[in-house]
Parts: sequence; C-alpha cells; structure tokens
Amino acid sequence: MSAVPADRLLITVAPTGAETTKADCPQLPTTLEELVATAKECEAAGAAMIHVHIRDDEHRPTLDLGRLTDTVTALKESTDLVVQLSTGGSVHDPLESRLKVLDAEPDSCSLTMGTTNFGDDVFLNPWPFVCELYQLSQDRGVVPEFELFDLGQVHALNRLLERYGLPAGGKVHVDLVMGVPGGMNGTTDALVAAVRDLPAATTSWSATGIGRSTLAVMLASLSKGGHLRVGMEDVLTLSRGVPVESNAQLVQRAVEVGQLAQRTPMTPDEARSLLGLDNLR
Ligand code: KMH
Ligand code: ZN
Repeated sequence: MSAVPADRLLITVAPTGAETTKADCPQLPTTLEELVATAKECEAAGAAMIHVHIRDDEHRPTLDLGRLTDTVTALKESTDLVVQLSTGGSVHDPLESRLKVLDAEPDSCSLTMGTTNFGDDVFLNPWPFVCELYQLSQDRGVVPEFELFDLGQVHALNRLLERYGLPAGGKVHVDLVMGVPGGMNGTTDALVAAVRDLPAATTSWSATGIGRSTLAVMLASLSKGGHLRVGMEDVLTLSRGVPVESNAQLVQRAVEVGQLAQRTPMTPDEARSLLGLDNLR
C-alpha cells in the first residue's frame, strides 16, 4: 500500500485498562462480549486500533494466555481493527507473565520504555526487561508501540533503537502517555519537549492525556501533527462531574476534534500500513 496521506488521523481506543474496577464503573468493558461489542462500536465511530487489557471472571486484571488468545481471535473475527495487547498489564503482574503476552500473537504490543512511579504504585520496566521484550517482539513479528511516560524514556528509546535496530515491520510508532501521577505532565510544553527529542527513526506518534489532561494533550497532539489515543483506560469523565458512558463516545469526540484540525480518521488498513504491519504479511 502507498504512504498514508498526511491528513489521516490514527485513533487508538484503550477501552478497559487495569486500574478501574467494574464496581466503580459498571460501563467499563470487562467481559469478552462487552469488549467485542465496544470494539465494534469504536471501529464504526472511527478507531483503527485497539489497545487491550483483559479481565477474569471476577473482572480483575489478568494475563491468562488462553483468555488473551481467545480475545485476539474474537477481535479479529468481529472487527478489522489492529489488535494491540498490553504488555504492561497491571502494576502487580510479574515480568515473566508480561513477556508471555506475545504468545497470544497480537498484531502489536505496548512496550514501555522505563520504570515509572504510577500513583502510589510502581510500574516496573527495568532496562534488561525492556531489551528482552523488544528482541522478542522482533523475533515474533509483533509491532511494538513504544509507550513513553516520561522524558527519560524518550532518551531510552533512542538508546534501544541504536542498540537493537528497527522493530518488526521497519516502522517506529510511539505513544506519549501523559499526566500519570509520577510521569510527565499532561501539558503542551511537555508534549513539545518529548516530540522534539523523539528518535529520528520515528515514523508516527500519538499521545494520550490521563484524566483531566485529556483535552489539553489531544489539542497539543493535533497541533503538532500527532495521532490520538482515547478510551476509558485513560479517562472516565467527559467534563467535571460528567461520566463517560461508552468508549465510542470518546472516539466520537476525538473524531470531531480531529475534524476541526482537518484530519480524517484512518482506516484499519491505513493503520496497518502506517505501523509496518503490511511488511510482515
Ligand atoms: N496498567 C499500567 C500499569 C501498558 O498497557 O502497556 C500499565 C499500562 C501500560 O497500562
Ligand atoms: Zn494499557
């Protein structure tokens, strides 16, 4: 496929995450049926990629390999979305289980470039683990999305690419995860600094702002020509005191804000081209 036109906007939906409980947020998609229904709605609304965390029968985060594999299969049968599995899991998941996520054969996996204070917890990503996961993704032909929570992780990504070369598929896609308590601020200034220092090999990048930073980061990303990640993993209110009812509502809002910036939502096929998945077929 030819190059994706510059006015196209990649919208990734992160519908569930690992932090919010079903009890606190009954509209959070935690069962496979709910996840598939959400994925279909979000695809219809304009999303091209889905970033997936799954839950067990008690709605608790899990990295159970059988469930992950069934989830990839179900999403591929029911949608055309690029399926990205989280290798971050929850802050309680052991590193070995996080490496095994790639056995579920997703199109893409998240790959966080360093350890981050995560609210009162620690999201552990020691350098040797980052290197092992990256090399595994290269061996398996899984396209990583480099998740950067902090400016130091921008530097770490430069170091990783210098040491191990390009990802499977040959493209470098980055997601700036901003506004996590312990990571970089969800501000235009922080976004500009992070984008300025991205590796020269970067071919695309998106950004998401956690909680109330969501709109500031969305506007900053669009104004710098970036892409967007939205979803209930990252934000649960539309405005102060107004709860999000569905992930599709957040995708719809991203489409509308993107339209103001004269950007058109990318199709899943265009996303595959953008991310280098075409080169792996
Ligand atoms: N749940 C966070 C601890 C990822 O998906 O790779 C990690 C996270 C990042 O959400
Ligand atoms: Zn995640």
